[in-house]
Amino acid sequence: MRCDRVWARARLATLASGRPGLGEVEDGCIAALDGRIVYAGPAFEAPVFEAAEVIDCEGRWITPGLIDPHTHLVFGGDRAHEFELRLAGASYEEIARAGGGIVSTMAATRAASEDALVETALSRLDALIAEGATTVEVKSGYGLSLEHELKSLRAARALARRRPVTIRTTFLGAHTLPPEFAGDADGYIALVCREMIPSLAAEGLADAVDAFCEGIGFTPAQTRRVFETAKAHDLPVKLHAEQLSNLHGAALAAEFGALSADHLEHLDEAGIAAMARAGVVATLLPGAYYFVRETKLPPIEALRAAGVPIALATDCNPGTSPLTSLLLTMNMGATLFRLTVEECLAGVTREAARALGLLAETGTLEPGKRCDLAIWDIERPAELVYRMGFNPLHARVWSGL
Ligand code: DI6
Ligand code: FE
Repeated sequence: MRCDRVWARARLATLASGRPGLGEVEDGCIAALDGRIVYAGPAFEAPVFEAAEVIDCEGRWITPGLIDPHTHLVFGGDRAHEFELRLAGASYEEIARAGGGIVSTMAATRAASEDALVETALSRLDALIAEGATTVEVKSGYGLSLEHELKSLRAARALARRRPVTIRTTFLGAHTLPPEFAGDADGYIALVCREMIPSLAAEGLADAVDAFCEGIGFTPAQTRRVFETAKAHDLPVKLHAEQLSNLHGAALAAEFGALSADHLEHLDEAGIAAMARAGVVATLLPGAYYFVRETKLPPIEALRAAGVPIALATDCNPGTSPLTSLLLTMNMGATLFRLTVEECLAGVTREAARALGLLAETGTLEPGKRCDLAIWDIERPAELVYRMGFNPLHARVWSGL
């Protein structure tokens, strides 16, 4: 078999669907041609390779490249001072009233040039890449005007030209109400639907559309308008749902065939059933749960029982999850949410790919997929979930290189 590169003498966690556990292969190898996997499996079953390069992995573990399916990586400024105020006892509302909170990030994002947004996002992206990430979703949502939402999405697209990584962009214009629309959320949603979505769709700037359906965000009726407009432009949808209260956003997302519903601490049985029927992925965000010191757990056992696929993401954002580590996200998924090692690893690979509509492209080690690999200096896969603040990445491969 002709190929460009072979990774030999490796232990594989293929995560292939339909295989038990992690799809482990003790003595395995992977071959790539033109950036695609052409073989991944046991060495003894492998064809004879005619390879330009053979890499001896010396028994290291290879997993699919990690995938972060929910981030707000592009934003201006930071909120470290607000964190200090909160430590000193100030509430989120007090900080917001004093001009802080999400609106302060909006102001800093509007003030930043596209280049400046790219540079600050790159520092966060590099942290994810350093731990083996090969695909990262990036949302807008801190511009909150036509000009600044388009600028944020262009900055997100630019990241893929600056680093060897796949970037999926999501338009989150319906994140929060900008001050100029105070008291007129319907007016702002009309702007989102009549101007923002058509403009970004025309420029091909977004791969999906998201909204924050919440008491402090937008109502289900407003979210529905955003989803209808997205559908009219052939854009898949996803939703920040049931984070702080239960507005039945997950069921609404399911009605629109959403890729995922995210957060879900307050999700109920009807929402779970709707997600299961529609094949909506539950993207859980343990970093946000941890950082805001939430105590209500997402209904993990019921999600499992219903067969809803579970993905994990950093939710990297300056307000509620300043987290740029998928390894720590997995550890939090296990310690805080009681997910198994297998669920955590699947959550940042196969199920994360599913949550982005990319399962045919990446997320498992299977022939035909893009050759996105993370090669680890570990003795067993559980180490990736178990250790904290430790990065055993040996090498990362994106698109075969
Ligand atoms: N959910 C959240 O918790 C954040 N956004 C969202 O959709 C808050 C983001 C921020 O405070 O900057
Ligand atoms: Fe989020």
